[in-house]
This record gives sequence, structure tokens and C-alpha cells, in this order.
Amino acid sequence: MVPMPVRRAMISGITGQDGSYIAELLLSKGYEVHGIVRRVAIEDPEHRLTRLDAIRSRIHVHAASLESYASIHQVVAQVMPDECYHLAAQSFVSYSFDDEFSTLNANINGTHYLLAAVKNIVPHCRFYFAGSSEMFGKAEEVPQTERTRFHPRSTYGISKVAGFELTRNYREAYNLHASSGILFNHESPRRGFEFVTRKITSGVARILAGRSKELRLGNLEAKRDWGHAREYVYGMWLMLQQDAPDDYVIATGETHTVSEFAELAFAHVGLNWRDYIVPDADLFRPAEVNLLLGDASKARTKLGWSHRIGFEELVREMVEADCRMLGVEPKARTTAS
Ligand code: G4F
Repeated sequence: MVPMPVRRAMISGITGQDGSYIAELLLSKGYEVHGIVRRVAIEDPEHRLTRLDAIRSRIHVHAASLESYASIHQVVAQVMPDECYHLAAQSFVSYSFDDEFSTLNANINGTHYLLAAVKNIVPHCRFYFAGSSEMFGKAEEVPQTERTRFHPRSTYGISKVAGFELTRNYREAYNLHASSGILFNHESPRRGFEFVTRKITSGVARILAGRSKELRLGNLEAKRDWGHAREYVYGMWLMLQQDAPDDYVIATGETHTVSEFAELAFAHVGLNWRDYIVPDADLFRPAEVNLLLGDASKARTKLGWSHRIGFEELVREMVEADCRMLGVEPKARTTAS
């Protein structure tokens, strides 16, 4: 029997939360996994490749800059991928207000360069673009589906709409197998500390460990549809296994406020969130996305994707991981008031 050729996957943003999870998933499915990373990451692996620690010896990393077409072209030509997962971006919405220019530049051009390189070098390669529920912004309907009109409220959201449209255009104009996932917020113990969920769960651990006395937060009333990143990357992979490319919402269909997240996280270690949260007007955004709630019916029907990990389980896993990191025992406080 002729052995099946090994499928080769390339991931931009492999050092991030989603990149590390999809790399693990692809390895478990027998792929040869290649990641695009910044040169500084290769020079400083102890700090910049930590999420990949467990799989570092099984993946190939390539230094390239998403701001340079020449360097992207070179890596794509070297790897010759069968599947490309484009996850790299300046993904922190708040920061996009501070530096609109670099957010637009990196996110739009990076997507364009990668799409162009794939089209020119490996047109058979299946392409995934990491779209975002942030594209809905001031959403005109609840819940949001693939048909909901985009109304982004930040340059980050605008850059994602541009990437989404570029991906659709390459699909239609050049017949590329290019799909976009419209992923709602997805979290895990690997989430960056700047995002509100991890800020809260790491804050809880610091307070429990006696390293902080308070946690400053911005808009507590914002509502998000939070799922688990490990389950969401499986949705990405499923999209590239379909005969035809398409766009899909990936979401839980449940929404919660930031204050609900905080309440649950503090309660898990027996603390009352109201004793520690300090509202800080400086952490509000100039334009906010107040309510995100996704309808993943299409992904359920066509991909067979659905989430299993619920809100409470997600919060619990994140709090416990952060407590473990600081060497404190979360369970010890669950009955205290
Ligand atoms: O955790 P966040 O920073 O995530 P945000 O802005 O929803 O974006 C995340 O999800 C998107 C998918 O919809 C991704 F595309 C994007 O890359 C990123 O992963 O903020 C969530 C909410 C916001 O409404 C924010 O105003 O929490 C509110 N918030 C309140 N206090 C805070 C804080 N957010 C942060 N980061 N820090 C605070 O202190």
C-alpha cells in the first residue's frame, strides 16, 4: 500500500494562544507543522515561545515578518504548505486605539501578503483567516450570524473586516480554498494577560497570594460570548476539511457581562468581587462594543462543530491555572466568605 503523504501546515501566530492549540491539534492528526515567528522569538525562546514548550521539538519555526512580502514569500516557498492558518495579528482592541496605524498596517498588509504568496506559490493550499466578532461592533441584530452586517468600532475591527473581504475576494477571484472563521471571544489559561478574562483570573490569584490588594477594570457592563480556545481551533481545522470554502461563526450562543465573569472568578476562591474591583474610567475605550452574542447554527449544521465547555467551567479552569502558577491553592478558600 502507498503511504499517505504527510500533510504540511503553516501557522502564522503560532506563539499565541490559538496558534499553540492548533499546532497541538495538527500534530495529533499527523501533520508536519511549521510556524512563522518574529526573529526576536527565535532569539529569546524562554520568554517568547513558552506556549510551545511541550511541542517545541516537534515543530519547525521560521523567522519572517508579516510586514514584508519578500520574507513571507520566502517562507511559503520553503514550506510549500497544504494548509495555512493565518492567526497572526495585533489582536488587542484597546491597543488599536493607541496605535491605529501599526494595527491597520500589520493586520491588513500581513493578510494580503500571505494570501498573495499562497496564491502565487501554492494555489492548492487551503487558507484560514482569523476573522473576529469584533467586526460586528455596534451590531444591528442579536444574535449575530454570518449574514449580520459589519459595523466595526475600532481600527482592529476595521482591519479584520478588510482581511475578511480580502479572503473572500481571493476565494472568488482566484478560486482559492480560503475560509474565514468569525470567532467570538475565546479564552483559556494561555490567554494573554492584557485581555479582561486573564486579567481577572490572574488578578484573583495575585490577591489570593497576597501580592495585590485590588483589581482595576474598565467597562463592567460589556457583554461577551466567551468560549474555550481549544474547542474553537477545532472549528478552524474543520473549515479547511470541507470540499468548498466558506465563512462560519464560531460561538457558544451565551453572553455574560464582565462583572459576571469577575463575580464567578472571585467566588471560586471564596472572595467577594465587590471587595476588590476598582472601576477605572481610564480603562474605558473611546468606542465600545457593548453586546456580542453569536449564533453558530451554520457551523453546527455544516461542520458538525459545537462547544462543550461552558462559561463556569472556563472561568474555573482559568482561575485554577493562575492560582497554580503562583503556588496558591484555590480550593482552600472556597468556603470562606
Ligand atoms: O478581553 P477584551 O480585551 O477582548 P475584546 O476587546 O472583546 O477582544 C477580544 O475578542 C475579539 C473577538 O470578539 C478578538 F477579535 C480580539 O482579538 C480579542 O481577542 O475585552 C472584553 C471586554 C471589552 O468590552 C472591554 O471594554 O472587557 C472590557 N473590559 C473592562 N475592563 C476590559 C477591562 N478589557 C480589558 N482588556 N481590560 C480591562 O481592564
